[in-house]
Amino acid sequence: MTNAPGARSRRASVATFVAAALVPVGLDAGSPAQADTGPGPNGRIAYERFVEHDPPDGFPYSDSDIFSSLPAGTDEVNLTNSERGNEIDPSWSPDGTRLAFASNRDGNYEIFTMGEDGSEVRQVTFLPDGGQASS
Ligand SMILES: [Ca+2]
Repeated sequence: MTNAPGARSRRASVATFVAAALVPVGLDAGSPAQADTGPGPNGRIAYERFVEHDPPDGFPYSDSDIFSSLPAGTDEVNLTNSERGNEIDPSWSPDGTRLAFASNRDGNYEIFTMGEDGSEVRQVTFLPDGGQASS
């Protein structure tokens, strides 16, 4: 990682751009979502919700994952299915092929993108622990 002048402001600019895309729209009454976005061009909505985990060798806990489903709530798919990390605030790309979301899977919240099926996860921001997106 570079410490060149402007690197932090470029990261902040990317985070600001992606964060602006994370504003949820179109809350659907009756949806299983706690917060959702969509439907995107692919006709699916995306949302976060808590998932209960009860590992056989540990204590039960819950965290949030990103799901997608048809607008009626059918055909639900857990796109992130990550343990010990919250995935929140999904937002479709304009062409509906990718989702941006925030996750603290590595300790602090960062911005990620993934394919509409949860594949090809890419980390967009790399903030220091406790870092802020604003300058
Ligand atoms: Ca999770």
